[in-house]
Amino acid sequence: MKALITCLIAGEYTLFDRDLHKSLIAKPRGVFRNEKISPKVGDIVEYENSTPYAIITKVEPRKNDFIRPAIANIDQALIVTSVKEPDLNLNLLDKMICAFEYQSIVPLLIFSKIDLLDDLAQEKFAIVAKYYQKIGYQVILTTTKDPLTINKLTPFLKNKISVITGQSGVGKSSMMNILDESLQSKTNEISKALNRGKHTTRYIKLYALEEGWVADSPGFGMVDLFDMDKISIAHSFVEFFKLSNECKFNGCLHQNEPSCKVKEAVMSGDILPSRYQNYLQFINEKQHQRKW
Ligand SMILES: Nc1nc2c(ncn2[C@@H]2O[C@H](COP(=O)(O)OP(=O)(O)OP(=O)(O)O)[C@@H](O)[C@H]2O)c(=O)[nH]1
Ligand SMILES: [Mg+2]
Ligand SMILES: [Zn+2]
Repeated sequence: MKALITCLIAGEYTLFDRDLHKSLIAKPRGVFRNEKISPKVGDIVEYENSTPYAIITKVEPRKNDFIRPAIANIDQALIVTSVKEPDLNLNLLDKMICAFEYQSIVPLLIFSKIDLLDDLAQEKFAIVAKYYQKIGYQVILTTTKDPLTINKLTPFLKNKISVITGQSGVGKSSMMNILDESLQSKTNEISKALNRGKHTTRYIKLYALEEGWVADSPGFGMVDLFDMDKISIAHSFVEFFKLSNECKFNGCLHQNEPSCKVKEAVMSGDILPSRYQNYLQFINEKQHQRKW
């Protein structure tokens, strides 16, 4: 029988069997430990019924695989960036976009807490939001003060495994709770079970929404661009990549190369300055990164 792993807490897996439409608790077959396969949330697995636990016997090949947080087979990432409290962090946003693009996951960008912007700040922020739209990303502005702004997400979640990610405190859990009111109590129950005082989300779990699965994950905030080489970083900045075939040099990294279209676009204001600065920073970090 096949099922989706929806949760892993303290070595116990929760599986959801779509055919039987029910959840069950399982443990992996002992031999997995030797083979270095550890089933993770998002995996499709084969299992056998048994007591007290069902036994996971096989893990299907993954279409993508993340280590921090440990989740597989993501269809979609929702990157949440607050416009304030914590301050708008475009560096982290660009880093996360880069990491997802590298895994061929086109992220959807959510800017949260827009109620906290005054008029002047709103004007400045509008330039940023428009820019990310211009380069092709779906951009959604939300505030918990107006649940309709959050319910705009529902159609995007249909029939997909999505992960909501972003820095601590940007409002991910608040958003999930609005998307499905019944989640609120569930989230609290688990926090109690884990005996955590704080509200901060520390485990990874797929929640069933009306017609899809969503994981609320703190982890992607810590992304490094570990296994990416410089050219992969360059390709993950989608608007740079589009221009790069007009750069004079093949494999141009848009640093000091002559006749670079990306640098020209930065000069003319077609590229958002923070995008280029963040790009250069990521590339430079690579230059100094020790080879493992
Ligand atoms: N003003 C305002 N506050 C918000 C909004 N969304 C969330 N908050 C507040 O921001 C704080 C953090 O929200 P959470 O939903 O816990 O943030 P989180 O992203 O889940 O944080 P972690 O679980 O630590 O990763 C809470 O005090 C929320 O009430 C919003 O749209 N506007
Ligand atoms: Mg949370
Ligand atoms: Zn170039």
